[in-house]
Amino acid sequence: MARSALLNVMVQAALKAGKSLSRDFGEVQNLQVSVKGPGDFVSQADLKAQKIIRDELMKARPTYGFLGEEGDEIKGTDGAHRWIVDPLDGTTNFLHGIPLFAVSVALERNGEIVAGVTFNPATDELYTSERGGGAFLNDRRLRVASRRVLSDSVIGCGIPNLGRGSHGKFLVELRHAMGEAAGIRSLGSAALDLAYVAAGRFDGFWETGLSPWDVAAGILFVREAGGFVSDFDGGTDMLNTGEIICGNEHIQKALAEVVKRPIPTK
Ligand code: 2AM
Ligand code: CA
Ligand code: CA
Ligand code: CA
Repeated sequence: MARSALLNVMVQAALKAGKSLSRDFGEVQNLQVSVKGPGDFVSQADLKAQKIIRDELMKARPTYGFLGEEGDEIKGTDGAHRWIVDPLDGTTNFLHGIPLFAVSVALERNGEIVAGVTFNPATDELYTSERGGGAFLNDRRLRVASRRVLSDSVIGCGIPNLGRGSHGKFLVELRHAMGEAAGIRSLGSAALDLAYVAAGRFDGFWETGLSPWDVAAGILFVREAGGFVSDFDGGTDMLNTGEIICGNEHIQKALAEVVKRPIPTK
C-alpha cells in the first residue's frame, strides 16, 4: 500500500495527536473538563490534540483552509483545499475510560472528500483512504460486508446525547430498525462507527445531528470499501445535513427505507 505524501502528512498528524491522547487517557481523572452543553464535554485532551494536528497540517500545507471541532478556523488562501478535523471523536467514552475514541482527519478538495485518516490510539487501529485508492485498516484493504438482508445484519447507530433535541425521532428510527435487523450497536464515536462499516464489522449505520468533522473521513472509507452513503433524502449532502445512512448497496437501501418510516400510530 503506497501512501501519497499528502496522506503521509495526515497520518503523521493523527499519530502524533494519538500519542498525546494516549498519555491523557492514562490519567483521565486529572484532566480539566468543561461543559459545552448538556451531555456535551470538552477536555484539555481534545484541545491539545487539535493544536497538534492543526500545527502539523498547516506546517505541511500553509495555504489550505482548516475546520476543526474545537475552533480556530482558517479560511486558507488556497480556495480549493480544506482540512476537516475531529481531534477526539468519542470524548464521552474517553472521559469514562472506554477505549472507543479516535482522531479523525479529512481533506476536502473543491467540496469533495479526497483523503481521510481515523486513528484509535487505544487499539492502534489506523484507517486510511485516498479517493480511488481503496480504504485500509493498518495494511489490510477493506471491503464492506456482503450480507444482503437486514435480518442477517448488525447495524450501528448514534444514540443522541442529553443535549440533542432528537430523542423522540431517534426512538422511532430505532424501533423500526430493531424490528428488522439482527442486532443494533452503538459505539459512541461516529468516526469509528463509519470505519466499522468500511471494515465489514457493521453491515450498516445511521445517525443524524452530526457535524462535518464526525463523518468526513468515514464517508470516504465506506465508499472506498465499496459501500454506499446517503443523507435522509437519498442525496449525498451528508456534510451539510448531518444525516448519514450507509452500508453495502442492499443494506443501505433497506436501512434507508426502514429508518424513514413514519411514526407508528399504535
Ligand atoms: P464528539 O465526541 O467529538 O463530541 C456519538 O453519537 C457522536 O456524537 C460522536 O461522534 C460525538 O462526537 C458526537 N457528539 C457528542 N456530543 C454531541 C452533541 N452535543 N451534538 C452533536 N454531536 C455530538
Ligand atoms: Ca465534542
Ligand atoms: Ca465528533
Ligand atoms: Ca470531538
